[in-house]
Amino acid sequence: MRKACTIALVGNPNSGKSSLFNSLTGLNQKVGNFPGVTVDKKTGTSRIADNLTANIIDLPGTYSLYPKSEDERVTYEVLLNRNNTDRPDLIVVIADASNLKRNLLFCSQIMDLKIPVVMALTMNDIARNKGINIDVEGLERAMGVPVVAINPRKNKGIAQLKKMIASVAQSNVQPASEFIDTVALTGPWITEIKKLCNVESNYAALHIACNYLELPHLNAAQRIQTGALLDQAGFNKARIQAEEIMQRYQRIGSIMQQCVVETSPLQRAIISERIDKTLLHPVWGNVILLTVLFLLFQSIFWLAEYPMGWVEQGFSIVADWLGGVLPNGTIKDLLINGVLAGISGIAVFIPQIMILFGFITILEDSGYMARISFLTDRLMRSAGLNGRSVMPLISGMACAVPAIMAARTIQNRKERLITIMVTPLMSCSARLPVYTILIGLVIPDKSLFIFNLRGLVLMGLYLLGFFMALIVAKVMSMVIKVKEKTYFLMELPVYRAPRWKNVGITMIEKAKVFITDAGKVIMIISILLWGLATYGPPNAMKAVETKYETLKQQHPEQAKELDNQLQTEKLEHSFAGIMGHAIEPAIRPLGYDWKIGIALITSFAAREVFVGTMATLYSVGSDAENEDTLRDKMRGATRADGTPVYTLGTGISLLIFYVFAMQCMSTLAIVYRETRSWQLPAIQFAYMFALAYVTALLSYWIFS
Ligand SMILES: Nc1nc2c(ncn2[C@@H]2O[C@H](COP(=O)(O)OP(=O)(O)OP(=O)(O)O)[C@@H](O)[C@H]2O)c(=O)[nH]1
Ligand SMILES: [Mg+2]
Repeated sequence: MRKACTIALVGNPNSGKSSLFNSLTGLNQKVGNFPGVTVDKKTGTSRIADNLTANIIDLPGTYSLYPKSEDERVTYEVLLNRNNTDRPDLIVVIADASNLKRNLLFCSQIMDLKIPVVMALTMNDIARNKGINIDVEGLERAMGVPVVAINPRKNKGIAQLKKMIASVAQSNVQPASEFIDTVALTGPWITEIKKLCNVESNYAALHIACNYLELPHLNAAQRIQTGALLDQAGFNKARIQAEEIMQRYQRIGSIMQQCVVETSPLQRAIISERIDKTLLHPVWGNVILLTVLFLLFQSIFWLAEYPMGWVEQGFSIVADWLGGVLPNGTIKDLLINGVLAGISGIAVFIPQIMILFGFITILEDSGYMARISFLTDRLMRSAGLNGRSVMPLISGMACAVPAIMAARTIQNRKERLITIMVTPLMSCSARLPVYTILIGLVIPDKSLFIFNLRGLVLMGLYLLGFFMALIVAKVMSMVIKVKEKTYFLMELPVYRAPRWKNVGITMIEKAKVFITDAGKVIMIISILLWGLATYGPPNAMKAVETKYETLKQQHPEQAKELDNQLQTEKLEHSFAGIMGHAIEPAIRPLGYDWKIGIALITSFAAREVFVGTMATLYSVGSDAENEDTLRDKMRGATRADGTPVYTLGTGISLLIFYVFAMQCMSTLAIVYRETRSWQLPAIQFAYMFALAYVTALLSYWIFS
């Protein structure tokens, strides 16, 4: 065997594949306590033995080798498409010991593909608590493949597993015999398909018989001949698949009898069920759910308050220091008012983003996220979705891109498309900075009973996005006519203590991604914007300067004030000012001025740019020694007639606009990739923009 081989990790959802992948590769692939965390394949390398390095592929979980959803199809492709670049030389089947019977079904299907297999038993601790004792050696003999008990969560048994993998890889042994007799199941014609399509096993040939029209590695001749052979044999796909599963379960049943002893479960095993009695209670369950969400939003304000202050102070110290050491001139202006202003405007929000992601990770890791799906299934159903849509919607609070990919686990195509279409209405972390700064400007810092009013408004915005998602979904489900039966099936995982290290890593990782991704865009846009806001058509700029020079000569006592006015007027006549004024007629009805107009344009690509833009615009427009924070500057902003820009009406109208508008290139790109259609992202962009405009208009009327 080659020195570098490819090893695929496969198994039922939530069985610990990604945890094992992380143990083997040292990477940080996302792990969570609900089925369907991994929806795409991910590769890493691992040193299995001194002379063996392997490419490890983590795959989405599947219940059986007959795929029902997009994520299962990814795994099916890797295992059955001969031309797939990731086709494994060896498969590690991860089997959940606490659900052995169902896990063995999938394992037995994999064995029959005639690729070398090692079986890794996870969740042995949970099985023991449930009173399940497994005779590992007996299981190994009965199944005819090597079996190793591991705990990837605690990094136990990994060395032994590696040893086993190395020995199987070196000897390249395949499972000794077929788990069920495929020829007896189908008839001798299956061997002809095997030869015709050049696959290793009769069982792979059966999969070709079932899916020959879709499998991309077959050529036209192979397809036609396969079709002819199947016609001749009178092949009935549904009957043979049912028969296959039955035969497998029959043999698995007797293996279970030989190798598994069930005693009475320990007290601990029933804990999950007890907790669920309360958490899934029709009344209390929902009360608790609302409380959890409520605490989340309050804590985003409470907990982040001090760290946000530190970040603000840190940046103002840096700006002061730079202001002192740099010589006056264009470079200094660019650095302080362009780059630094843009970056500090956004860096302030890192504590809030970290808290949000920390919370979501705890929900996922503990197993509560799956309960949220269960609790909201009825609500989802009334909107034409199903419980499975909740996971994408809730992950949408972090970021719509992975959330839209998570919709792959939804089997029903119509429900999946609608989920994709409405997920960006959920308020993502990029909106958080915009919300926070505007709420800080127009909502008073008061308490309502014991609750922070700003926290309540923030929660209101998130709820607004969520309910609008449901309404839009309902409308779409009435428009799109597809008759396909839908049901909600989801295994509820056992509760687990969140791994705090995982929570910490996720928070730091997300902060890093936020700084680098948003930072890059904001840096470029800030520099560009600084240029556009500093320079303008030479004649116009010159005219402004001459005007103020004469004014200053006439009224020398008002020099300082005139200087400020000069800055403002220059900004208005700059290129950025011209752009802002150009779109002003369209946005004036919403209560926005031209500076907000510029921010709307720049934040089209990514919402968080709004804050950076504001920071740059208000820095350029003021004199350089001004040390106020962005919020103070915005609070002091006035219109031509002297009234403040950020009134309640304007603030609310802007907030609502940001709740609904689709201002994210990455989301549009991922929708295109997931649906392979340009129309859908276009429709999505249009309907969200229309919604944003109309609702912002209405709220401006109402609140001013
Ligand atoms: N108690 C216990 N928990 C485990 C064990 N292995 C993994 N876990 C936990 O099981 C949960 C699921 O782990 P993942 O690695 O995300 O599972 P997966 O198979 O990749 O799941 P999908 O990607 O959804 O198919 C996580 O909460 C892990 O911490 C184990 O041996 N014992
Ligand atoms: Mg996974």
